[in-house]
This record gives sequence, structure tokens and C-alpha cells, in this order.
Amino acid sequence: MPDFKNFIAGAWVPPSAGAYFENTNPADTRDVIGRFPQSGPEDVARAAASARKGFALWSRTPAPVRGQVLQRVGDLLVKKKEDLARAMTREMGKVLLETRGDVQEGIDTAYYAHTEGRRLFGRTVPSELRNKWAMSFRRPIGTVGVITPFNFPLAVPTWKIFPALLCGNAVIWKPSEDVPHTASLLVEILLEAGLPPEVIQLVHGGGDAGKALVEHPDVGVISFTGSTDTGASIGATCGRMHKRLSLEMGGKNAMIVLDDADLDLALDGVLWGAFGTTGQRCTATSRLIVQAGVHDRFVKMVADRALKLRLGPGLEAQTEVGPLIHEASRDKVEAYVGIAKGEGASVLIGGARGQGAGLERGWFFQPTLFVGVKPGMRVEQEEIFGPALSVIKVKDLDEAVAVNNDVKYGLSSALYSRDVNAAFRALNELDNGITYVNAPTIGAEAHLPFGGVKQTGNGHREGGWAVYDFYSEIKVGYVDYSGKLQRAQIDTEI
Ligand code: UN1
Repeated sequence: MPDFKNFIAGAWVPPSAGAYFENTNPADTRDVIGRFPQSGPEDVARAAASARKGFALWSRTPAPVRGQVLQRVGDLLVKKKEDLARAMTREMGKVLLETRGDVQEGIDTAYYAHTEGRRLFGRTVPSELRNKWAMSFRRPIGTVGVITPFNFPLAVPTWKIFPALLCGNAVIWKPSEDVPHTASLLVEILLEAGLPPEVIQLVHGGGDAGKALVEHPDVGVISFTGSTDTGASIGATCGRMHKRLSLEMGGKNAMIVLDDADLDLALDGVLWGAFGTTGQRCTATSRLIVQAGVHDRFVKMVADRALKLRLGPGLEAQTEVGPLIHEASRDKVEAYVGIAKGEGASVLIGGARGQGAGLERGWFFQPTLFVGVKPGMRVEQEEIFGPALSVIKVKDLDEAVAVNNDVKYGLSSALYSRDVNAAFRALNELDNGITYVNAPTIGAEAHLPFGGVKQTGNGHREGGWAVYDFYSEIKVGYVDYSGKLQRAQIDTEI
């Protein structure tokens, strides 16, 4: 079994304490991908010292030149797309079609970053005084700590690392313990593309490594995607230490289906939204809010099709739903089946582990439909992060909006209707960072801002143009060429 290493101070190195963890295939736990470093504060401290040097060099490199490195990263991702997708599916379970999409999202993010190197706009504005110039521009910040989840092992890290690099920062990356192999492959690509080695540091490990990164005084910026609980403790530390922080956390995303919807279209949408990635997306559809007139018919349509979804290893061509990431995750979904029943909902389909040939050694769980769910029940309020969908019946759009909004999260939502007035009302009234009309809650594109309201985040956005604000400091410059003292707000002409 191979031993993988950290990448610190320009070299692949073993962890300082000599401890490792195993990384296994969630579809077949006999398949061990390798042992990865269990890092701690010492490794993080070495990474931070090296990142300072990397930053000194990289922050002075012209942004268009930094962009060219990211262009080469994009080219390498294109070239290696299939191999990466296979490694990712082996490591975290989702079907190949989806890991290819995950790599594509990284490619899109790389090319966006490349061209942003020739923009990174500041603003030049008129001064209120004569013969004075007023402008703003962007400066790199320093060392950015990036902590990423398992479900998009490539795309989500690229959302953070690529703009952070393009803005001229150095990065220390602590990927999820569930997907360290993809992380190692991506760092190899960054180096092959010509990124100066000390600009990127890869520190594998679990909570200890993450905590050391968040607490390190040299790491002034933290970007985290993961659970709301972990985000809260990171937030407490960053608040105390006055760090810049971007949090992307849970969701309890709803699809609303009105009586006038194209039900066949909504059916394709809900299956993809709820059971794609085995429900393990922060954008996954986990509530289906259906208007009374079509409720019974639509629920039957969903149940009939969901029953036919083929569970299996993501590397097999016929598989539609892969395994959950690990045992604790399957236990959690299983526990929610008991919780749903205890609260008076019924399990229409699924509710059990995957059974049958080829499913014995992985963390498979059947697509599950909870019906008779009432607003306020735990399966209606809490993020399950698995293939479980709660169905809620409502009388009209007003009630649907109220149900959608009455959760602590606010990432994504979807409305299926043919009524243009309903569509615009949904866009305006649903409390989410993203609303889809006649499309499922998943599938955000890399060049638009991504993020949620309420407990989903802390006000920042990833993706698109917005993320560049997070990774750069705005500096303002005034040049007075009048040759005399001009006092702002005092020597006024009006
Ligand atoms: C996530 O689940 O953390 O919109 C990200 C989507 C994907 C990204 C999901 N493009 O579903």
C-alpha cells in the first residue's frame, strides 16, 4: 500500500509525527488507495513559514503572468480529465459522469481565473478637489488557509485555490481526510503548470491539522466548506483573531412543484437533484414541496422512477447512484429513517441499506422517500446529506414560499411552474442564494457567484467575479498634483 506525503517547503515530505491514516474506496472497503499523513501543528507551522516565502515571490509576479500559470493548470486538467475522474470516483464514490463534471468545473474555474489576471479591476473615480487623482486597486493579502470537503474533491478546492492564487496569495490546503488522493493529484498539476513550489502547501490530516491551520497567526484568511458545526467553531477562532473568513455550509434545499408544472420535467429534475451525488451536495434537493392538486400523482411518479435507480460502484457504467462516503454517513441516514417514523412521517420507498450482489462491501443506501412530512419535523429541517427526500404537501405558492423559508439554511431552491408571475415571485421571495426556475437545485455554474443566506454562509460568495473580492485587499490611492494643500471636506466649492 503506497504512503503519500504532504507538500511543504517545495518538497513531498512525511508528517512530522510519523502518523498516517488509511484512505479506502467507499464502494468496496477492501480497496485501500493508500496511507496519508496525519499532520499536526508542527507540519502547519513549517507550511506557514514556507508560504511566507512563496508569498513574497508570487505577490510581486504580475497578475497576467499568474493567470498564465492558471491557464496551464486548465490545460493539464483537460488532458488528465479522465484519469482524475476515475481516481475521484474510486476515492469518494460518485458516478464517473459526475466526477467528470467535477473536473470540468475545475477547468472552467481555471480558465476564468486565467482571464481574470488581465482584469482584477479597480476603480478610478473623480476627486472632489481640483488636480487630484482618486483610485482604488487590489493587493494580495498573504497566506490563505483552505479547508475543503469530500463531495466535490476537485471543483470546490479550485473555487478557492485558483482565485486565491490569481490574486497573488500563497495557499495552505487541508483537504478532507476522505479525498486526500485527489488533492495530491491537483497539487502535482499546479507544480507541473509552473507554480513556484512555495506558493502551495498541502497538509493532509483531520481536525488537528485543520485547527492548527485556522489558529496559525500567519494565516490571515480562511476559506471553509463543510458542516455548520465546524464552521461555527472556525468562525469563533477567526472572530477572536480578526481573520478574514468565507464559510460555505449546510443546506436544506427545496423544489417546489405547482399544479401547472410540466410534471415529466419536474420528475427528471427531482431525481437528479435529490439522488445525484447520492444526495451528498450542499445544493441537493432534500425537500419536495408539492401543490395539493398534483401531489398524489407526482409522488407516485417520483416513487416509481426512484425505485428503478441502479445502485452500485460509481466506476461501473450502468450505476446511477453510488455509495455514501463512509459508515458514519450511512448510519446518519439510517438514523433519520427512525426519526421520520417517530415523528409520524412514512417511508414510501427505500429506508434501508443497499442490498444485493456488488453492494456488500460499500456504504450503499437506497433512495428514500419520506411522505406525509409536516413543516417543523426534523427530516424537514435538518441536513441529512444522503439519498433521502422529504415530501411536503401545500395548498398554494404562498404556503410553499413560507415552508421553503422556514429553515435555518438558505442555499438553493427550485420552482417548477409554467406561470411567469409565479417564477418571478419565487426569484424574489425565496430566501436562498440561488433559485432555479424549471431546473433542479443543483448545477451552479463556475462563472456565477455561489453561496447562501442565513446559516448556510457568512455573507461571502464563491465563484464568478464575486470571489475575487474575498481574496484581495482593496487599496485606495490619492495623488494630489495641485502643488498646494487642499483639505477634503473643507476646501469645498459647493
Ligand atoms: C457543493 O455541494 O458543495 O451546484 C457544491 C452544484 C455544484 C456545486 C456543489 N456545481 O451542485
